[in-house]
Amino acid sequence: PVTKTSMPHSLSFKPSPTVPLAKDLAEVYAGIPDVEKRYEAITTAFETAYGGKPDFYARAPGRVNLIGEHIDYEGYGVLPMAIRQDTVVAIRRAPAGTPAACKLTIGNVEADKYPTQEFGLDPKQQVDVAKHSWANYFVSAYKGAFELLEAAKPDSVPEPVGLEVVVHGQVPTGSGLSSSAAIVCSSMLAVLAALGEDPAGVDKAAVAEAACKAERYVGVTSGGMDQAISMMGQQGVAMHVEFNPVRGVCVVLPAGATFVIANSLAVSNKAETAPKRYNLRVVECRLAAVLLAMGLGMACEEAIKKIRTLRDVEPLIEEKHGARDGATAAAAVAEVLQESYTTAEVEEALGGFKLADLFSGEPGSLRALSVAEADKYAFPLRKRAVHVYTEADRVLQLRAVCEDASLDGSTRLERVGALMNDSHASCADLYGCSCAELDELVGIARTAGALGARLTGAGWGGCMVSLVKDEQVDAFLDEMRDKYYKARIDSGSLPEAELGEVLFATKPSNGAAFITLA
Ligand code: NG1
Ligand code: MG
Repeated sequence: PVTKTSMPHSLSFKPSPTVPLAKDLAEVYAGIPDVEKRYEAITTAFETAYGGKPDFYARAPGRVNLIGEHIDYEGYGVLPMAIRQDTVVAIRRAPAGTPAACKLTIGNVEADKYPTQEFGLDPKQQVDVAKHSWANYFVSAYKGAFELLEAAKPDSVPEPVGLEVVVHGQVPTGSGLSSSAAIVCSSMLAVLAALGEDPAGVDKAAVAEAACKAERYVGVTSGGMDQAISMMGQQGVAMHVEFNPVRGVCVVLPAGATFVIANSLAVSNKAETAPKRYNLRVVECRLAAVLLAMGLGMACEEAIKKIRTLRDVEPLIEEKHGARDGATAAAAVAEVLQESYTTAEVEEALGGFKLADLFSGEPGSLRALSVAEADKYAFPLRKRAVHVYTEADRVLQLRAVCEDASLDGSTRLERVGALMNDSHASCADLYGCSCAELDELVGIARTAGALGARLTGAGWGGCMVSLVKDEQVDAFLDEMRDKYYKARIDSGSLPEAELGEVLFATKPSNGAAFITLA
């Protein structure tokens, strides 16, 4: 077992490759109270709905990203950790010959908030993005499970079968803690087991890749961080997650301080407002990458064909400037890209090539473009690219600080805090993904003694993560409560009993697992 204190700071290591199959809830949920009761409640809800017990349970957690925001889809590594809050999916194959055998029935323990939905069995069915429903995430995972099996063993893909499902989620939605990855990963594991896959042999990284692709069916052209950490997270350690192919190295966090999560209570709903925000950023990075490559000497046609991400431009940066670190890349950007571009200006720079053609076949991006066009929006490509390159560097720096045995404890903590602060500034000023509430929260956290504080996840609302010395955590929580939440409690917008769900200290927790109850 991995404990924070027994680990020297120079050590990083890889997580095990397969999803653990836990018979004992305590193995997965070390130290978390009332887990048995929760699984009993899920089982009771299942029996009430379907008249029998589930065949399998799968669980996958949310995550908090410590550093590396909006760079996973540009191919750069990030540094998240899994949190204790998770989603559990209980599943069984519907009894043969019953009407349930011809459909997917997706229920939820919180049935009044998340009503039961039914879907057909076709693994190729479309997810109805226009009709946003909580159960769309299950359908995405269902499709993704078949895609994974088709790729892994094209000759023996199982026939679709009717499935009966009950979901229970604890990760707050729209908060940047990745409730979406928690439900997609747990659903995909549950479906794989129900289709006959041996849980003990399921490869974590393969599920993480498939879940990342699958989640795009709900309309967000996201990177792979959330699914990767939800699958591969490990108790006691954060993880440096890298992509293409997805892989992770566990990173021991500095001793003596704790990460505190605080929800701004501004809801960040990416699936519904994605075109204006998230998908638009993905589009902007692609445009910045293509124009930068051209500015560094690549022919237009070649750049359009070959350059997908800012990372793809690195070799050209190195060729011209002799290095490819964040500062060098940022300088190259400043030299080549103008501050912002209208659609017409980008198309002119691309020699008349139409943006709609550049993104044809990518519905999420096309919607983002049409919103930009309607708003007469100018793409601020220089800022976006500088954020990505410098943020990618901060991830490597934070990992290096954690692993540098020559640093004393308090220097290490100060450096981690400073990197988090720089990341927030870059997200707010260059990437435009903060909001007034998050900026206020970050300001309060710093006055309350945080070593560092930043938005986490996609932004535009949702949560902040701050690093606080262990001995100051209680006082810090009190001050956050007084300065941010008290007014909301007094006005009735935040029920006092829910304070613990929006403001809490957190430790790195385990990633996804199959659970077999005793
Ligand atoms: P959240 O905050 O969980 O919605 C999103 C993306 C990540 C990453 C971050 C920003 C999804 C599923 N996840 O996370 O891949 O790009 O934003 O760093 O959209
Ligand atoms: Mg999400």
